[in-house]
Amino acid sequence: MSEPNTMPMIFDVEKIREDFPILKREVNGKPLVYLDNAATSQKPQAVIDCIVDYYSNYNANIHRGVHTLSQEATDAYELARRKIQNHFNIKFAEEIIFTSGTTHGINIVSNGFASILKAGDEVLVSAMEHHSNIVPWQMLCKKTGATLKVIPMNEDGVLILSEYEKLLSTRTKLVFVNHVSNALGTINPIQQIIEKAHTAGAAVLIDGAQACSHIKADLQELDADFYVTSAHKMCGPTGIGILYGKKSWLEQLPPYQGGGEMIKEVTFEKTTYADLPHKFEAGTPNVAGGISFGAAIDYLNEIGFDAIKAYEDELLAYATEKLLEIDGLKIYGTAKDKTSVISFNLDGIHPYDVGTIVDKLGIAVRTGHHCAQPIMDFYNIPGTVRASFSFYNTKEEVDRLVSAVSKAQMMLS
Ligand code: C6P
Repeated sequence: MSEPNTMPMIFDVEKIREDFPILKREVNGKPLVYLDNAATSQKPQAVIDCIVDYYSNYNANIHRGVHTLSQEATDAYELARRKIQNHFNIKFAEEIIFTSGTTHGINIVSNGFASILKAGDEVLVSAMEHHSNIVPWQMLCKKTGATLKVIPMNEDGVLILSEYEKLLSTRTKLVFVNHVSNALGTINPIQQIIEKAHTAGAAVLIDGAQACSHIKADLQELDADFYVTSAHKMCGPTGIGILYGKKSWLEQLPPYQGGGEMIKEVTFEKTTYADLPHKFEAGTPNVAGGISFGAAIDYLNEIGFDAIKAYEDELLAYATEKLLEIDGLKIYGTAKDKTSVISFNLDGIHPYDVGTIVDKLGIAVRTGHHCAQPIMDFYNIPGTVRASFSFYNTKEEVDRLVSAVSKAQMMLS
């Protein structure tokens, strides 16, 4: 779907908030302020209705039955795949593998590379990855004897590209980097990272879990070999996501799981595998999840990613300025290019304590290491308080956060 670009955008956040039933609820007697969008986004009524409609009217297993319900469900599921194809500008629909989420997608690729990598090969990971984009590769290195090397970052939470270039060599077989850091909000220069990796002959996997709700990635333009993401970060349901892989790679990698639907023919002597994407989609999939992922993509595109980014940038600037007015508050992740995520700590106060007090005031933030322990080690801190904003948040909610954090500071000092 194309972005509206001729008229100035009127971003009616109050109207948008009406689409999200959960935003009407109270927590601890206070109106909910939901600022944990990086963990999972809230769901608009259109997505909730889509799930209810599927289970109420055409629930069936897909790709299997000739009966009407099965055909309706199959058509809706495959239509969702095409919506995802259009959204990410993917060349072939069969390059989209439905997964249970980002973690699953990364594991399909890391498992597949076990038959490709060998001792002496190197793989590069960035210093600001989520554990999902570290642990599967460590497991792969253990299996194959390949070496994992780390692309360092600076104090602002920005990758040091000159160091990245030094790490690249003919031994480098794979590079995996997130599009956006979940703990810092840094938007990584993935186009440059991909180009440099390709020049060295390495393939690249981009973890798009944190980017997908803020940025519309054009996968043909980026030329990534693999791109993974989760629907639940972009207003869709949990338990569904995609692995995009270039056809040439997906044809080369072995299947991840064996079972129904991923075969052409089975005998006790031998099995031949189905064509893409089914080779990687064993078993009954999350049908409702896939279909409603499509509904979430429709919903976001109706608002428009340009409008979403512009509004969220404004919220980020406002929240950054207001939070920094609190004495002793330090923000981690100060890249120029970042999404609406603010990780911070109050001097001498544990993030968990701040999170607990602001929750009593109806505000949901995440505290801890955010499944990115190496980042916390880099800053020598146990964790942070993370406020992550979405397009349905408001400046009034930012004000409530700032006042709650100030209150927590008074109570805990
Ligand atoms: N980050 C957060 O609070 P799954 O759980 O498979 O949908 O996504 C894993 C994942 C992978 N990469 C990045 C960059 C992520 O942010 C996440 C999920 C959540 O930051 C939950 S830990």
